[in-house]
Amino acid sequence: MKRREFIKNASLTGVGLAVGNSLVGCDETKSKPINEANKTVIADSKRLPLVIATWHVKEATAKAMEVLQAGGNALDAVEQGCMVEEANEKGQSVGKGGLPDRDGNVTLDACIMDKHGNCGSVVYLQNITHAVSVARKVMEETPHVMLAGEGAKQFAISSGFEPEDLLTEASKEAWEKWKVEAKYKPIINIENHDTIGMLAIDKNGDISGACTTSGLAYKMGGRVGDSPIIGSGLFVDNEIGACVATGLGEEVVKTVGSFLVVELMRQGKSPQEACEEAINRIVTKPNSNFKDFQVGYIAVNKKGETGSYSIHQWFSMTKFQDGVNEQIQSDYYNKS
Ligand code: SD4
Repeated sequence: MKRREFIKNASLTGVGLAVGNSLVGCDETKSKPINEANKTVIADSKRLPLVIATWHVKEATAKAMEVLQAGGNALDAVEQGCMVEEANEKGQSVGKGGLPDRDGNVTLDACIMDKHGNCGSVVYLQNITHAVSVARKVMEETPHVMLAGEGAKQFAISSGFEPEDLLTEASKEAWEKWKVEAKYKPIINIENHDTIGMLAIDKNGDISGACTTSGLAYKMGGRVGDSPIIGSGLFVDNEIGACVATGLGEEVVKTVGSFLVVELMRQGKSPQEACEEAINRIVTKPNSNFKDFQVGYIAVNKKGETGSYSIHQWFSMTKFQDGVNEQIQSDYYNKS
């Protein structure tokens, strides 16, 4: 059943009525954005479309821009942009060729969110390269937001995705080397991630986002990170802006990072200020061991302004705007 049909049916059975009643009962002024200016100022349409992504992924942003220039919407752009990295076997943090968990299984997390606030996600998905596309199907073709594990895989196969072995020779070799010492704690390589989070604004000024990853290398079996968790790894509010995260997912989840960034923008902060504040929330926690891990955020607001910030050096954002596809080094917190 299509999502729209499900909602229609739900309202006939009374679910919609309950939602309607609760809306009637609420104080309308309280649900308005604190800073109305942020809501109403739209990006200079001459500078649209715009794409940003985590890390150095120019081929992915180029693909997304191609979709946007051809008149595609932001949702198509972020999906197709992310698919480039998923198919890239050299990228060992995403899709095919992703590094496995400690038992040798490649498990993928991904999500996607559109201009209406609809979202879909898959967690612990195995044997399907294009996790972001499965997430989109969850959003568009099921009444759910999130599917996990075997259920997600069966849904993907029944939707026409071909199952395949995602563990490449290179990733298998790296895993076998890791097994020699098999350190319990996954080591975060703070300089060379390629988990991809992407945000786009199309010619109409509408925003969408997506995120896809194989998660931490050599994680425990069953581990799920921030990337498929709406509000943590990704959040889009088409009236305000969007944010996507990368790095140690556990720390992002604990602060609901991407939702936090969007809410800070709603209160009037620029994307840069909002990313900095969200990183501050992590590093200023009592007993934070932030020296041992990386987190990075990128964000865009409705005006088309962008920002990025991380805990440590070497996080970067790829940005494609005004015909320029460039890698921009992020400012960072830990300068000691
Ligand atoms: C996770 N946030 O699974 C992901 C990993 C990541 O670049 O972003 N790596 O925790």
